[in-house]
Amino acid sequence: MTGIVLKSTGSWYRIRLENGEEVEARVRGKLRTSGSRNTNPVTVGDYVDMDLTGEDYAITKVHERKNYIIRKSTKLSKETHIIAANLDLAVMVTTLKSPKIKFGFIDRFLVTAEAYNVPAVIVFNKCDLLNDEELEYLLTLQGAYRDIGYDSALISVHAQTGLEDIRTLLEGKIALFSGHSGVGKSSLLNALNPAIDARVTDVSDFNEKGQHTTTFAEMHPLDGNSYVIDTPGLRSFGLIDMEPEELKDFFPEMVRLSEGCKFHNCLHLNEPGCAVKPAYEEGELPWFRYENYCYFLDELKDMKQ
Ligand SMILES: Nc1nc2c(ncn2[C@@H]2O[C@H](COP(=O)(O)OP(=O)(O)OP(=O)(O)O)[C@@H](O)[C@H]2O)c(=O)[nH]1
Ligand SMILES: [Mg+2]
Ligand SMILES: [Zn+2]
Repeated sequence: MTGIVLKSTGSWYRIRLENGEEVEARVRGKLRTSGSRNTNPVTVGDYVDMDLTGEDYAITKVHERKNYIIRKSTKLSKETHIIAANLDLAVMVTTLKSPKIKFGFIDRFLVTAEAYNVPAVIVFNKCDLLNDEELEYLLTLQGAYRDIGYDSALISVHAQTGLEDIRTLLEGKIALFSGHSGVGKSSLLNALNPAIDARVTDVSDFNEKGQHTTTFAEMHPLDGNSYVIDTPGLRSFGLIDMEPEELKDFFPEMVRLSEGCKFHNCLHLNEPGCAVKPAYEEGELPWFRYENYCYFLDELKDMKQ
């Protein structure tokens, strides 16, 4: 019997069977110890095989993952925790105001999604709080990201605007909602499907670090063929472990231009014959992407020291 993991608490899992029925299952001890350095052998989004003994479902096998995203375990830094697997889409939910999100966060997220090979989109929520000038700014930003190849949507859960765009983006997919605490991930889920009834915390109760109302990654069926995984708000989004030389590969607009660089391993800093840096200098590509690239690159180099 096969199903998809909707929720994991560490000791049991909620599984949706192919017929739509939901059951609880445990893991056989054998599976738990199978070699990897991940703290969790089964994760949300996994397809699993199960045995049924009496009324007890036991997970016997995890199918190979198409992709997965990980986070370093908080306590054991060498170990990693898989947040979710088999994603079709990573959705960055962010806001310009309330909370104000550091701008570089979007690109950090996009780099990570590229590294995991998961298509990413950006959702700007709480547009009801913005004045014309701020909306204009977001439209410019949206255009810049569209040119690179990232879809985005300007929405307001409270004003119920832009929600149809989100439905279109999510249609037929398993999508991960990510973003800071308080940006409205759970609110958006509830707006898309009130039956989900995810817990929402009033933003006025948020402290600086955020409330973290959602504490477990959990997958919610939106309709027959779309799923959304709600995750706890991320306080920061560390770049995943990669070699500094790899970073450039996760900026699609740089990859396209780098065909014109003299050296195939050009880092687009000050190498002779670089085709990327001049393009930024001449304003042919968004400056903030290049600056974030340089900033992230320094960060990765520091990490390696
Ligand atoms: N003004 C405004 N407030 C919103 C909007 N969407 C959500 N909120 C409010 O933002 C606050 C936080 O919403 P949540 O849905 O709990 O945020 P979250 O991203 O799930 O937060 P965590 O679970 O902590 O990661 C609540 O007070 C919501 O009512 C919106 O479109 N406009
Ligand atoms: Mg939430
Ligand atoms: Zn170059």
